[in-house]
Amino acid sequence: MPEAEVRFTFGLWTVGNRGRDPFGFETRPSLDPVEAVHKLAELGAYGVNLHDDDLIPPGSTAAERDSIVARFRDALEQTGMRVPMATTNLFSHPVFKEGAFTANDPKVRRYAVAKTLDSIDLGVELGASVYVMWGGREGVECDAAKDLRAALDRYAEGVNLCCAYVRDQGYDLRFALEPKPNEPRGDMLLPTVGHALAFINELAFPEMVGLNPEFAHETMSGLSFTHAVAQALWHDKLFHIDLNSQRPGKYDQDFRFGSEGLRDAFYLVKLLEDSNWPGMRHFDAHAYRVEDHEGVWDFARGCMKTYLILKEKAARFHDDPDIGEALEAAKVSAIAEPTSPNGLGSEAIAAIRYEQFDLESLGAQGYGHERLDQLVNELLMGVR
Ligand code: GLT
Ligand code: MN
Ligand code: MN
Repeated sequence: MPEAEVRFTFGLWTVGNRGRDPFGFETRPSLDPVEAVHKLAELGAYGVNLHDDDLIPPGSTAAERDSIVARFRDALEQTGMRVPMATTNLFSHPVFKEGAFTANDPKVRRYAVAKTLDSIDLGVELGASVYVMWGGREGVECDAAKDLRAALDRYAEGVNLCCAYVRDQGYDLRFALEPKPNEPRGDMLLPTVGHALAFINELAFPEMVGLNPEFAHETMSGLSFTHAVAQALWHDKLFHIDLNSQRPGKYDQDFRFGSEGLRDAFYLVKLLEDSNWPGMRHFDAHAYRVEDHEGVWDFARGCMKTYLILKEKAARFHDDPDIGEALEAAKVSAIAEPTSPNGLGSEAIAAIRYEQFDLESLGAQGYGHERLDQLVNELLMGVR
């Protein structure tokens, strides 16, 4: 049973994933969201997150919506489960095939905004305080068909409209943009954490918008997820996180956390724990297509267990005397020392220029990374 202080969440669409892929049909029957809530509570999760359509089938009447929500809320109350994050499905319906907030057709864009506002109401009704925006269809294959700079104007406008609505309603809700380089579009807008961070600065309410980086998506770009998360933290923009795993150079795998890139997963957990990041540890992953329902719960248990084991490893990292010695040899703590102890003034800058540097000895020093790296591997392999 996971420790109470680590708050694990799963999307309804993750444990509810039916194993469909571009080449094959569903391999698992659909999962009732109420059953997902009960089962995840039993496994020790803190909550579930959802798209509007995960809970309320598109085309439901207002009365149907209300009764579905009431039944779902009962399950939350019975189990003590929360809904910390909500999001909108702006990618499945054919209306969004050319984009949602960045579709060329203004009517489609306005429908995307209207659907998002309804979904924001639902999320807030269920207690969500973070709203994820993954622009699944915001992109293009035929570059001739999209004015990319105008598309970014429209993207910002869509986010601004949602922020303005949340302010008008007085909701306590922040937005988290989720970057992805490609899939399902040939190329997608806001492809990486860096692009999204820069985009936020151009918005009308930048303080309301942060990031929901995903392990698989940054890895698809060949970038280090841990570095991306560290920079999001540095900007105070890590509003949410999508944990899963991914091999570089492949389709968006969304595998069980830690199933690939275990060492990268370790450095990520260490970063989140060392920084005391207060957010939810959310899994945006799904079971292998070969699994049945039982395998889905093995998958969910595995995500949480791996996180907790890596958290424990991060604590051992700090306690291990050999690692401590190696960190000292690598001068790890010296990075906290300012380069210019006397600030940015002209005297401080002059002092740097007149300092004597013994290049011979500075260039000759070793940093012991081979030893340190091996020690971390030994820690992860369970021999220390
Ligand atoms: C979809 C996508 C994920 C996003 C979800 C939020 S939905 O499964 O692959 O990366 O986080 O819209
Ligand atoms: Mn995701
Ligand atoms: Mn993904």
